[in-house]
Amino acid sequence: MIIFNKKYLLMFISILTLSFLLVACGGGDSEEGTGGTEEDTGTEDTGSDNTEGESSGEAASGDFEEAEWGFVTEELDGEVQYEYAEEFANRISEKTGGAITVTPYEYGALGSEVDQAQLLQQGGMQLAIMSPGFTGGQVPDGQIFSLHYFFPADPAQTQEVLTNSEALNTDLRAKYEEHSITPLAYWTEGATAWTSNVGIETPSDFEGLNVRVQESPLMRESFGAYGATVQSITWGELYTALDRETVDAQENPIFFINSASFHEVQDTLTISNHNNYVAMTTVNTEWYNGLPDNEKQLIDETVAEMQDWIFEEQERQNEEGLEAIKADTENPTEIIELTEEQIQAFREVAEPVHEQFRNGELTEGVDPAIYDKLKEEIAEITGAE
Ligand code: 6CS
Repeated sequence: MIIFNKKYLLMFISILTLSFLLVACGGGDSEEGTGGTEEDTGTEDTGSDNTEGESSGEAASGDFEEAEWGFVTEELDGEVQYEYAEEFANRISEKTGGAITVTPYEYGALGSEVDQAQLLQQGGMQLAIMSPGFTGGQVPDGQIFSLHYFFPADPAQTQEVLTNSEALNTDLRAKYEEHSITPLAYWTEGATAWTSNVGIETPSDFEGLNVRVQESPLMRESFGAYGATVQSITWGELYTALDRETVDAQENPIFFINSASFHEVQDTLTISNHNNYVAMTTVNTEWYNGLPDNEKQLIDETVAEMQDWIFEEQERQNEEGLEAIKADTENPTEIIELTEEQIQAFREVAEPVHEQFRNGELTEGVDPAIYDKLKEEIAEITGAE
């Protein structure tokens, strides 16, 4: 059972009741999903091979059949993922003259992040924002986002890689599609920071700490390299786990540390620049492939337009989140910003993990070609050797 802090408990109960009603009406049938007319639930394959976003930038055209699409997120109303789903819903409604309604769902309404991923995979939900960490066991290559000091430290450069990378948008996408997940876009929710009670400044500060991670087996190795142990739990249990000290540390973008109040139960926050949190805009593959061309085009162009919008949204929320944490004098949090020298010490421990991951030494089924191509694409953007 998911345990929330008091702030979320009432909201959770009401959402839970509502969502079980909705899922009972629309979910559970892998062909039909939560909504949509017969015409747009995958019965009509137009033969269009529109899987690589060729349509972005062009206006969607044609009349739209009435339909309702469900869009589940891993966050609450007001947080970055939910704001994305709401903005996407507004744009779809506007472009289709109200014919297509997109219904966003908050985290918790439909279970844990892992449950939500399964719901999308089974066709019980048409769209989902997914953090790759929760399907790390199924799609080993998707764990690449958990490597420390692999992507550029600068969120803007990371967003550029995420938006334009062929390794991600073609090759990794194909790996997810084997599991009925089509990532239409990857984007960042901002730089990931560490929180703890010890004040993490050197790799050895992690020794003996139990760090909360998502389901990605690689996260064990990334933190294990510093001497930490890890525990996978859903974020809804994390506040209590930190408070009770069954978990000692965690990582998240700053806006989320603030909105989930993790700083209330942690003494320090380390700005480590070890990676940027990545989220994926995903659709159920069979549902998407069965859509008429104009609906696919509508989705593709809207997702493409959203890349800049969501970058600015996360930037605003992360800046405000940091200010809110600093201003929370009832729950003082020491902010530690690592120096270049301190970051170098972490890099020296983290970088050998990159090649071990690439060579399949840490987790089976990794395609080294994706790693190699992505590494080259990153170097082109950062100008590194
Ligand atoms: O830590 C987590 O698991 C959650 N963090 C964010 C920023 N979004 C959703 C995710 O489940």
